[in-house]
Amino acid sequence: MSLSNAGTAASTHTTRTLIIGTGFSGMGMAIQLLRNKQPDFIIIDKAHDFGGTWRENTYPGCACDVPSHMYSFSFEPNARWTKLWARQPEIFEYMRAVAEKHDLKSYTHFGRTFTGAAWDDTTQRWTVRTAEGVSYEAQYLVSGIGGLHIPSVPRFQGDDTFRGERFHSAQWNHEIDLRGKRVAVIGTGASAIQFVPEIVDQVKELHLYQRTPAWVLPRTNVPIPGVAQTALTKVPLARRAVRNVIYWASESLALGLNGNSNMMQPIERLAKWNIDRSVPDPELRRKLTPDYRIGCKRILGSSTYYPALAREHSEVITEGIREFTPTGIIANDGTEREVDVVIYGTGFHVTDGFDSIDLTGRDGVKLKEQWARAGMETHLGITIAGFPNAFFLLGPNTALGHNSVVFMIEQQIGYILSAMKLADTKRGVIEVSAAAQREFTNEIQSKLTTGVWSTGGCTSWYLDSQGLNRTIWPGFTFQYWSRTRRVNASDFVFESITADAPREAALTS
Ligand code: N01
Repeated sequence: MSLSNAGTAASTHTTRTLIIGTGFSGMGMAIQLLRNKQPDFIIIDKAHDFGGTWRENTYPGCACDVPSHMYSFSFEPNARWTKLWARQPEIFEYMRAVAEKHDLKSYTHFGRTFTGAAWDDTTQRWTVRTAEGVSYEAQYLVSGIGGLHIPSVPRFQGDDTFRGERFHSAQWNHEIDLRGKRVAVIGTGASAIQFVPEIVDQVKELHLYQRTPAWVLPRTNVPIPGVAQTALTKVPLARRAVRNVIYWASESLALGLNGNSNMMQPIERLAKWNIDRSVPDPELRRKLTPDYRIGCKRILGSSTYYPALAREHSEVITEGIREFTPTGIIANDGTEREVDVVIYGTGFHVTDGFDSIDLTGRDGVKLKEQWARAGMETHLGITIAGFPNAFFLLGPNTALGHNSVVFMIEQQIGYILSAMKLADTKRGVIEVSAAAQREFTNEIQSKLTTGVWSTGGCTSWYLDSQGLNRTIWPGFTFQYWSRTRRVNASDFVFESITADAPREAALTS
């Protein structure tokens, strides 16, 4: 069903598949539904354009840290990437162009903020609610929400008394002119290392509050010359070869991340060299050198980050933040620095990202409570026992530290389509069995114990409050491809579709 009317407050729409989000996940799902001749779907998104995280993050220097020929849909290749690691405006434009090509706008209700969904055992449908009062009834629910969309802004004593400007990197305030300002940056993750070199020339003083240094490999973002772009346009085989080279080069890193720590040593030496060559001051070099194994946190790439910190007007503060004052920040050693602007490069709510979503499955069970009790357990990161006909793109333990998540999303979409087909064949509601979910969780958690994320001597946002890694897929992505190529019917229970049927009816394996 193609719907261009997003409805008015208090109206209800009915559809076969309701997709949440218009990032790579939601868009990819929608396009594949169209290709599989299942146009009865609606996408909802809180914003008014496509792009997900690539629409939201507009900070200076925002770019993909996976080469763009790999960080894009395999079925929508772009021979015209102008840089190896494209910047945000180019990725955003790519996504908008793909959406337009497939006329996704006709299927999308913008300005609809997902607040929760509940499974109704009687109607065997999901009821989806939005903040705007519009609701949806759907046979299938597909979450394309992603893991990095709720900015994490840590609270510090006195921060609300600060009279200057404060904003998070994912909510960059472009109204504020940083020229000549004293700027504090909190955090040294993937976002900060991209925007710090961009702003350093503008600001009067840069105070970088670092809790843990990151490992940063040298990286020069080479432009792809027009002639090469034309060649890639004319020779699709060459384009595929480029993608394959990037894929396999990235995959080789998984060997080291998953336990072969000897393999990480040369990479660590390269990152160390990146510091040494850019930072003459030994004290600053010491501050910037991590004491954990590379790969334990996300490996970053920049040849401009360290030189930015070595500048006269830059300072790296490692004492931690004690409190804010109306005019600045006091570090734990008592030193007060007056600043005009504070920028939080402090990341996102990841393992607690679902806490704000009210998802209710069978028998009124809330996902948040189920996960608080048993941990973020899923099957393949895609399905959850007790939540029939619901699918999660980039769910727990399917993010990567070494390759493109768009690859993972595409495998998940194929799997979801097969699962829907299987449910249709059986004329049933599909739900992963608790046993299959347990087995998968045990396997994943056991593999993760030998990975560098657990053994490398750091803490990271990959870990939940119990210290368990609920974020990363441990292994090669082709192993995930192999696991998701087919849907194993014995992993699921099927309930016959009978209007108003009690849920006990006809449970089959
Ligand atoms: O966030 P982060 P990010 N006091 O969580 C520090 C993706 N991404 O926005 O390490 C002081 O990595 C925290 O310190 P510590 C990518 O997946 C992709 O930079 O916890 N400091 C850390 O230094 C990435 O991994 C691209 O000790 C505090 C920083 O804030 C993810 O987004 C580009 C603090 C947060 O780093 C997140 O990256 C950009 C506190 N209370 C981002 N709390 C691509 O190119 C946190 N910190 C695809």
